[in-house]
Amino acid sequence: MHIYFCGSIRGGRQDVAIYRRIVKKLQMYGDVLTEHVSHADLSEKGEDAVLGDKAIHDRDMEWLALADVIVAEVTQPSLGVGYELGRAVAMDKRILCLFRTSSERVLSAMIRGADSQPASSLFQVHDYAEEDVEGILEKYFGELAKT
Ligand code: 6K6
Repeated sequence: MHIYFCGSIRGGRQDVAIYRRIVKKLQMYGDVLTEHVSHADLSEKGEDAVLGDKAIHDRDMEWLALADVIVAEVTQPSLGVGYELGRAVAMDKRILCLFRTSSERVLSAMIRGADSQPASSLFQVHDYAEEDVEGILEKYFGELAKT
């Protein structure tokens, strides 16, 4: 299974430790195409970025098209993550968004409102506490294996 993980880069790297934790767990279920999003040495400014913006965009869109599942950590707002989610919806992809309730933020209505409720729907938003993140992924991928 190909998994595309989305997390903020230029939107701010405050949550990189939780991205790392999510990616480690996702690697139990498949190939995480965007593992670099969880690397602590990938900075907001990207002095270390080897590709230009167009190459990054085009490569990421190819990976998105290839992905079976998209998992996005959406607590730290990011234009890039919002864009990836919109493009993934247009491709009819299966999407799980994770939002940390301990943050003082309110999730965008365009993300929360895209969840059409039935637990089996393609677009799901789950609120979570950091300590429960592995359990939420186990449940999600367990259900997916039954479909
Ligand atoms: C590092 C720092 C600045 O630029 C870089 C290298 N950039 C990227 N490399 C790979 N994927 C990227 C890069 N910039 C954005 N993305 C994609 O958009 C990732 O898949 C993330 O999920 C999302 C983050 O978007 P922003 O708007 O927070 O950067």
